[in-house]
Amino acid sequence: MKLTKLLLASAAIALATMGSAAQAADMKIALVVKSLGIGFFEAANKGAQEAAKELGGVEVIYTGPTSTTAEGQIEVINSLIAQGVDAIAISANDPDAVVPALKKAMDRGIKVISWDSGVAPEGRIMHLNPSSNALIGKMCLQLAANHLPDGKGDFAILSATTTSTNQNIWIEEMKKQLKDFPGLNLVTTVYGDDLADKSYREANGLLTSQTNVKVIVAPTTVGVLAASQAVKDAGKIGDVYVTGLGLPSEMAGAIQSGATKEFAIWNPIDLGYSATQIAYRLVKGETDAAPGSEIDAGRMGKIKVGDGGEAAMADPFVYDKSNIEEFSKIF
Ligand code: RAM
Repeated sequence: MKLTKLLLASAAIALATMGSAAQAADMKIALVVKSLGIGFFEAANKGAQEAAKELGGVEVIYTGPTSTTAEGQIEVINSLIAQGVDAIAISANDPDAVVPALKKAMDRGIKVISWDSGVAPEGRIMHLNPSSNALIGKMCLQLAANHLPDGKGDFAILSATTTSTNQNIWIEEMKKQLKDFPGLNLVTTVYGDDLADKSYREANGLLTSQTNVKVIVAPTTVGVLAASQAVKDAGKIGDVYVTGLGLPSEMAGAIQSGATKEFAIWNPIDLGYSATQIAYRLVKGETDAAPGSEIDAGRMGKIKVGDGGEAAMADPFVYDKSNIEEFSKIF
């Protein structure tokens, strides 16, 4: 009796394994990131893998170049076309440079969306913003003001690359909304290319050449971490603050050292999960993601596509010493 049960159980396991192996080939969704080795994208991949598991029969291919260039992404896209993936969900290093390669992908029937950092409309079906761009811009200014006495003083921006769609939009939003923060004065913007070492050097450059700057706002997880380290290493904690968009798991030390009092981010796991859900629905033909449509995104609910084929996921959240420990365990 026991033996029969055991045999039945192993047969069931074998069948299940075969089933999932056969299913794994059903749909391939490529999650193309700005660069490998960035914690934010690794967290997004967690969510993408979670969605794939939940949907079943989906393989998520997590890929990207080794540095944040459009050229590197074009090579990746071409190889994904050759592999015959079903969908590409990309966070772009440049809104325009990747368009011809992505158009080629779409001509071959591959469903292309952008997420996080957008692609120009002609190169994708839709774009998933993490949140409202205006809100992200406002939040960055609010965080800067919160680090200054009476919200007054000079600040500088440490961004990613000069062509990065998302950072450029957020910087534009910050500039537009500066009028609502009369105490803030933007001195300069520098670019660390989402490379830890370049971001560190650029932050250091600000510390030595712009001694009036009291806050560095980095709307990039790589930049905000590097700048916090630079401030600490320069012995300027309490004199210059860093804030912006960061990962709690990477920024716990910066909160502890006092290099930052608070920073923000949306949930990157949810973002990767949502992008994968959308790509899946497109491949299945359950949606065309046209403006006005609502896309089923599993546990994230329905995502509404607005003007220009753009959607927004959820509001960013602020992290400080009261909650950093809890969230640093998650992403
Ligand atoms: C970096 C990347 C990413 C951005 C976050 C905030 O990880 O530039 O595109 O959304 O920062």
